[in-house]
Amino acid sequence: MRPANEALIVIDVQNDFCPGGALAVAGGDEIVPLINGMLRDFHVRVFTQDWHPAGHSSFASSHTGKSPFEMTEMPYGPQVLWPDHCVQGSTGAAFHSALETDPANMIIRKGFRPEIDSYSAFFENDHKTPTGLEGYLRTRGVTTLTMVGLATDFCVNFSAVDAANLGFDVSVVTPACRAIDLDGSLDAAIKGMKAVGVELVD
Ligand code: VGL
Ligand code: ZN
Repeated sequence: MRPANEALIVIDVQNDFCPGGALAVAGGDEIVPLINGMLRDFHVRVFTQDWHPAGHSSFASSHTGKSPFEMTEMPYGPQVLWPDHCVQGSTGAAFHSALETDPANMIIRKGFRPEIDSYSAFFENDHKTPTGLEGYLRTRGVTTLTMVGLATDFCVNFSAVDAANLGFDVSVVTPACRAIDLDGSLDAAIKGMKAVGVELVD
């Protein structure tokens, strides 16, 4: 068992990010047994859930003439446009059925504002609007985070970098993550995480 100041953060292990899902990440389902095995080692366990309203502004289908994986410019900066995914209440938004969700202390939903995407578990993509997770962790006395889940180069990366910048000690367990890897995004994510002191553990 890890000390009580350590939390496991399980990012977006949802059907739409697993094979057969709307934004499938190769091997996304393979990490589930590893995560189930890690859960019992931590007192503090937080799951995140990508949770978009239908017609969300991060969906290519909401922008005429745009296709999934193209870029657009949002008021808060450049944004990848995605296939419709993780629509609130859909099967795609549900956690993978083999993921043990009963041990979760808290489930934090993100990406629910129509006009802004939220990769990070801590801040939306404007890097300003908080999700509330920082307060939850600090009030529970957590200083050290282990992160796992999907996708390494988007939601795990943004969450890990924000957490490190907030002063948490952060490790990402790479065998319990899988990447989308769009135009070199995985290499960039690894460089970016290392640059802020995130430890990559295999
Ligand atoms: C994610 C793209 C869009 C993720 C979420 O969980 O990494 N990626 N929404
Ligand atoms: Zn999303």
